[in-house]
Amino acid sequence: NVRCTGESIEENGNEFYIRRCVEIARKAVGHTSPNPMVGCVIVKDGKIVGEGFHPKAGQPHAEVFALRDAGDLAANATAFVSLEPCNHYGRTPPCTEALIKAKVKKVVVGMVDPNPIVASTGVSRLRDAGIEVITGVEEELCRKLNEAYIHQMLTGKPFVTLRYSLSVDGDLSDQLGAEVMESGGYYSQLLQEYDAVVVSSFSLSTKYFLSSKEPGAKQPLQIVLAKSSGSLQLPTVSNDTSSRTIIFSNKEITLELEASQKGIETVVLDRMNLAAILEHCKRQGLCSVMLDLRGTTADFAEILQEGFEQNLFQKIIVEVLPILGASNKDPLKYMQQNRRLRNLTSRTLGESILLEGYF
Ligand code: AOF
Ligand code: ZN
Repeated sequence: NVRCTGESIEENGNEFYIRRCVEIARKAVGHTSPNPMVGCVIVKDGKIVGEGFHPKAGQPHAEVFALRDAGDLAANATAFVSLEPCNHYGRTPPCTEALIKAKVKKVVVGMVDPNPIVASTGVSRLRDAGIEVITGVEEELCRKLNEAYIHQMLTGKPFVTLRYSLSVDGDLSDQLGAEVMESGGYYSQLLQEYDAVVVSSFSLSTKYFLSSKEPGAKQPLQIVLAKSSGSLQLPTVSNDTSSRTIIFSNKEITLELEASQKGIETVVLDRMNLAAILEHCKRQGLCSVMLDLRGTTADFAEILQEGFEQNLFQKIIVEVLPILGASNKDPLKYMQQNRRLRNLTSRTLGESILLEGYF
């Protein structure tokens, strides 16, 4: 059980152990929603004597697993937790009581819990019990870990990321970079982080879903926008029930019957709009949504306008591809289409991204 690090907490620094909490919390990426990802380590004489993370909503919290792992060694030890220990009876009992009962001497907290039911009462309960508590260690890292959870807690709305790929000449592209789309790679991992992904046609994302055979794989809900029926080829639903799909369409296209025959849920809106899609996600308890501009991007035009006008996006992820001439757009319209560049490198300078590549 005892894993060696430095000689003492002072030597390693509180930050070291909170970073470890974040690292183990991420083992449950994609699985904890609507709960946050949380990691906990129990440290005695500089050594980690117990570790745990929250695996899934409904299951015990990180602190419970870490205390179990530490056993009797938890007495007089320091507990590090990436999120303030809860102090309420939810699906599970309060972690504050578990820490008090285990007789830990000190608790180091990455960030306080934005959940109004917790909101610093975890910290005060521990202090009232005579336990020393420090908060705000590696706070930025802890906040980034749960950016979607925090946003959802504070606003009651899903966290929305807008993602797209650009050619070097600045046009939207359907493509993903070779390394980005490697099986199980960056794009698969990105999909894993979101509760839902919005795309404009089928198979754009499903083929990148981590295979459900891979340990820890989770498929986001796939939301397909069907504004123009031409772009939509209904797939036969696989018997892999873990990849769910919903089609959002507007009144003009009638694919409901065909879709329902294939077992795909459809929602028909008077007018295609992002607010309605997000409301649907919210009602289903989905906390994070990625809008991926691939496929028939014209289908996204209104949604994008609405998203920007109403501030519905929280995050943007842009990939610049090593490709020149993805479109006919002026002033580069005479450029050879879809020309692949070599050795494209990028670096940031301040907040600008500088690209260099070769014909
Ligand atoms: C912790 N440690 O590992 C997590 C916490 O329904 P429950 O019992 O799972 O409670 C969910 C709430 O508990 C969640 O909204 C958040 O405020 C907190 N999550 N707290 O001490 C954990 N996952
Ligand atoms: Zn808890």
